[in-house]
Amino acid sequence: MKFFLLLSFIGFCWAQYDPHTEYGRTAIVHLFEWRWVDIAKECERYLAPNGFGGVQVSPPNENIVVNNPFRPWWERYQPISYKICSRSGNEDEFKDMVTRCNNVGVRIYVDAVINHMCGEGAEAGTSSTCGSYFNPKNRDFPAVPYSGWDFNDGKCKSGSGGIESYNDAAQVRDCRLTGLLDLALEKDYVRTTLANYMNRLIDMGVAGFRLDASKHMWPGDIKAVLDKLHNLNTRWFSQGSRPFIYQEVIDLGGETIKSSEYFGNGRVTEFKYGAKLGTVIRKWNGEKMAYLKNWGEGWGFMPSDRALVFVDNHDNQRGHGAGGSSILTFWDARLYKMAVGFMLAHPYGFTRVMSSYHWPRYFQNGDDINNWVGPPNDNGVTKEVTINADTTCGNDWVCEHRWRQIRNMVAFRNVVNGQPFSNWWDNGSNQVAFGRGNRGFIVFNNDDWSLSTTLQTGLPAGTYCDVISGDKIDGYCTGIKVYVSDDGTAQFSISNSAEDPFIAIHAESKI
Ligand code: AAO
Repeated sequence: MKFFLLLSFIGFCWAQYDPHTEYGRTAIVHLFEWRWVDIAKECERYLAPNGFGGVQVSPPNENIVVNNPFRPWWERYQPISYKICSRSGNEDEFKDMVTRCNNVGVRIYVDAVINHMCGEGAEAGTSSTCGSYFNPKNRDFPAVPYSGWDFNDGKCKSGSGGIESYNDAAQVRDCRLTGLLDLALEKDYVRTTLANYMNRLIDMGVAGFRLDASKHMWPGDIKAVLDKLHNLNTRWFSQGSRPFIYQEVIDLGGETIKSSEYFGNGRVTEFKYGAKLGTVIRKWNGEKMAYLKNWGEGWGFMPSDRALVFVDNHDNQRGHGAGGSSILTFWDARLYKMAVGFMLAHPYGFTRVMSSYHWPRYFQNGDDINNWVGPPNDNGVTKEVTINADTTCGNDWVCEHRWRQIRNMVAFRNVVNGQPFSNWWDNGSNQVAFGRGNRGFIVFNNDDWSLSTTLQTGLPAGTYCDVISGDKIDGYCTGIKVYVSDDGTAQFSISNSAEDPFIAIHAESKI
């Protein structure tokens, strides 16, 4: 029995489900479209000191350059080769980032686009981020190299060669996703080529991968690629560590392909999480926060130890992908902070925080016609992430991860790591509270009236600093103070018009 437990422990710690974050670091951040030089600095100056576990970076490989519309963010999801050469920087800059982030205990996870190459309709030429030649019509990508043999054209059974029905699993896997040339992952040459690319990154010190468009690859083909991957670099990781894997599969229910088909390969993105949480916090469809009492598997989500969760991602924050209009983003800052706060306080899943840039959002007939707009740039050259005196970001970078409420909830999650979900309370409506053992407690008021009540926090007696309204600095609290009595109870008052109608306290915010 003991031996078995030991084995399963090792199995977890070294396996593809483990993010390999430093001990006690429990959340990662997607620094969408950031340059490598800025990420390296951010690891050192902000992420490590604030307890962030890692960074999901945008695809680092060479991609097509799209000029119409001008340099959309989504051009990076159209690979041309596996040279490390993109708007975020070159290979030296990438390596320097990985080294510097790892040296301060912050991991790098690469967004790996391995399902496809560029769109079939693109013109042949050298309009690519490193100037490599390609000819989509002939399926010719000499910089890899790939040729006609390496694509699924023969295998796809739809009339158009594209995915026509999401209820035909073979089509979803073998046909083109929005025209993107579909790689034949059943071929050993393709599998080896992809694994070589990923192994170069692993050898540089990358800790794992987001596998883009995993729904569009057969689970067995993904496994064949993963089986070829190296163990992580022992300069930073223990011997035998397997790369962390999280697969992008959009499963909101109702389609033939299920998230569970991918559990054997690694974790899977739980898209129901953000869609449902947005609906609850917006109070749509009669939803209320009181219903969050059994949040997690109780809501029909995948097992917690397989889930990668997030409130919004780079697609659904701008109407791409799935989730719909309920998704909360920085554009709805007040509700968004509550949603991210709830996610980070709740034990379910492995959490990813989104960090975005502003774009000129403009709705026409319900669609944001500017949802293609790329990162802040000068003539296509991505702008630096500058830091303002108040620690927020300049140059149109939103940096949600630097918002006090979000940054402090990342710390909360670290402090309560491993503690059970406890002391749930609700008023039957949108006032709820819960704790994490004797390490942390959080209270929300999303009703249209004030909250004023005494609650069991589970915390030791003392004065605690609310990390939502302020910070504990040199033993002094700049925000609301909460007094926990000897019996663990405390009085909470939250106005429905508070700037942030929630309060969070934890073992390390005690003063
Ligand atoms: C661009 C252009 C295209 C052009 C193409 C080729 O926009 O017009 O044809 O180039 O030239 C991103 C952009 C794309 C862009 C692409 C390449 O989002 O617009 O195309 O780069 O530059 C599906 C996939 C999912 C994918 C998502 C966007 O399953 O994997 O579409 N996400 C990833 C990335 C994403 C990237 C790619 C993949 C491609 O995160 O950034 O695309 O590398 C249903 C399905 C989902 C499906 C959605 C959207 O969702 O379930 O699997 O996602 O449809 O097509 C309800 C349902 C829900 C349904 C939803 C939407 O909510 O419950 O299941 O409605 O219908």
